Amino acid sequence: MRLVLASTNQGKLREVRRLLGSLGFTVVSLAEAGLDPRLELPETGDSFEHNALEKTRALQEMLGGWVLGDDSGLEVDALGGAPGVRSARYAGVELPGRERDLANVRLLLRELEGVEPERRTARFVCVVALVRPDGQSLLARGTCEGRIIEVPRGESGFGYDPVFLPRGRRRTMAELSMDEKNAISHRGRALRKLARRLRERGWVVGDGARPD
Ligand code: ITT
Repeated sequence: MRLVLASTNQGKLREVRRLLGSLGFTVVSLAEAGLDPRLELPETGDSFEHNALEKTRALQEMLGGWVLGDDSGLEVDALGGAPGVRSARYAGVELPGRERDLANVRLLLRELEGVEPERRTARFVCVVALVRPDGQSLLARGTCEGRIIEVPRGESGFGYDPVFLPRGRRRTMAELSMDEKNAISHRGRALRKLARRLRERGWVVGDGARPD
């Protein structure tokens, strides 16, 4: 089944491709679908569910077919759940990419200065939305618990991965391989849940799909 991914984030694209590739889906980027890879999709809500569905539906209405989107972020307990749905634009840098990620991590570490290790608990949250050709949709949420360390470590992944230590692990999310990250991450969990729901509802038969 061919799915267009409603995302401008190359890190997400790589992970979703690997995760869904092994489940029999072909994931197509915005550029491969003939669109500007920096296309601004609407995200106006204050919940991951609202935003995931909003951006995915907006693209599906433009393109038709099957579209998948992901709204995700980091909730830090000592900051009352911030940056939350504002994780991408936390430091105010507009364009996606490494510069934005570095600015966000810098601001997060500044906000947590002086907060002792046991109070630096946090979780990644991911809500994936799937909209099919007739407009029906499915959502699934995944989370990954951990804490924020003081000095970034690791080069893989994206976003806040270098400062996120998953619970019970010694390596940060950015020190894990993509497969190791996908096995425990919020995005991996959400996508595996979505795939289960798809099969339960009979939206996917074998490696193909039927619309009802
Ligand atoms: P799209 O909306 O185009 O998909 P985006 O990066 O703006 O791209 P979001 O609005 O969902 O996506 O914001 C997610 C942000 O949360 C992302 O930019 C990271 O800062 C952070 N984040 C989400 N998942 C993450 C992960 O697996 N590792 C590290 N940081 C993550």
